[in-house]
Amino acid sequence: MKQNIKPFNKPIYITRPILPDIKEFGGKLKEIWASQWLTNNGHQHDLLEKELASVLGVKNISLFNNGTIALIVACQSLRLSGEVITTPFTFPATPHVLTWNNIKPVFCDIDPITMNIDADKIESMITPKTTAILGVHVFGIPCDVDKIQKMADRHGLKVVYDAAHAFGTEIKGKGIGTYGDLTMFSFHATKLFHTAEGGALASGSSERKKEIDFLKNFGIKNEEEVVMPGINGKMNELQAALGLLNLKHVDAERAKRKKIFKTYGALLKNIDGLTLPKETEDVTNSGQYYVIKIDERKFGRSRDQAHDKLKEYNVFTRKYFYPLCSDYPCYKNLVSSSPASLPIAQKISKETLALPFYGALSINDIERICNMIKGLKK
Ligand code: T4K
Repeated sequence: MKQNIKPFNKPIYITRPILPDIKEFGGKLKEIWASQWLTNNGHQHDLLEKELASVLGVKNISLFNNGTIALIVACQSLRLSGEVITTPFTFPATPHVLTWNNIKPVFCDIDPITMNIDADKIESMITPKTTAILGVHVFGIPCDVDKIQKMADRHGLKVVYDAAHAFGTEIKGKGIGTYGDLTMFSFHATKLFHTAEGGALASGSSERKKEIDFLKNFGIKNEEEVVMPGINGKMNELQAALGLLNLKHVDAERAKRKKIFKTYGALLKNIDGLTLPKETEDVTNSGQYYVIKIDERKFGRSRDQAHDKLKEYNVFTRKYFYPLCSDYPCYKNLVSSSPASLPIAQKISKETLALPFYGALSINDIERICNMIKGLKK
């Protein structure tokens, strides 16, 4: 089989953005040009904010220019300080927003199945300096939200979620943005729903939203009052217009990804050494990533070898999330970064591989990718 594998003649990436018809976008641009209103709570922004609150099933949402600034503002709004317990198995933005707020990230090991912060290991890491838990719904899989909330309540801690991968994730039909004190979404171009760059904060309280809206606009309340030290986190009208049009395509894109998910599952099942993502009854999948785990001892090739080999076939998989954040030079000297205290995260970060996963891939493309993977097995 190995000899017959032909590389793709164009690069296959892990994702490609959905895009509206360019003429439709042109129509939106004409509206924006006519209004001469380009940012600062424009019409498109307000429309998108309303639509997203309903799509995500959250009470309040504030739009941002990207998810990272949204998370920085979340920390400001909740007055987080001291130490915040988080996961090392995430994108750099998660611990960096803590550092940008002068907060020490405390890395907690992860659950081997969900790959999210292990709720059973958080409590022993709480110190008098701890002010919050920052969970990440990695690859759109929910953290153990109930356990985390109970523990936070017991210790008087805030709970913030990074739901960058979890647009549309629901637990028993309840939007993921309804858990914790604040939830951040990313609308970066690599996300299923995107505004090129963009993000949001969801909150349960309208008072909190009011403050967040000040914080993302320099703290300006009106022409003569600046009520807090804010930042510029505003989403502009072009981003919002793109978002409004993209929203119409989200369901169709998710349906295509569901089919791809099933095809990968059928073609890669029962291969010794591969662990595939599973869907559970209670959780609606965000459709953001398709991440497999490769056990080198059983598969005969390491994750890194698979990644490099697939590149030769023009398939550009990603090692999300390697290296662990706790191994970055800026964090590796923290006590909580010691590899010995993060055994599961250390192991998993060397095993995960994000495969191409977007609606424009044909079933034939997926079959070819699966044959390439099967051909790697020793
Ligand atoms: N928290 C978590 C857990 C996150 O994953 C992220 C972002 C954040 C926070 C921060 O949210 P934002 O501030 O970004 O809103 C990408 C994204 O840039 C990043 O947003 C995302 N997570 C992360 C998981 O993925 P890279 O460095 O892997 O992206 P890049 O440029 O290599 O893109 C991946 C593939 O996507 C490319 O090989 C091709 C395709 N692509 C990419 C872009 C930008 C396109 O087809 N078109 C495009 O425009 O970080």
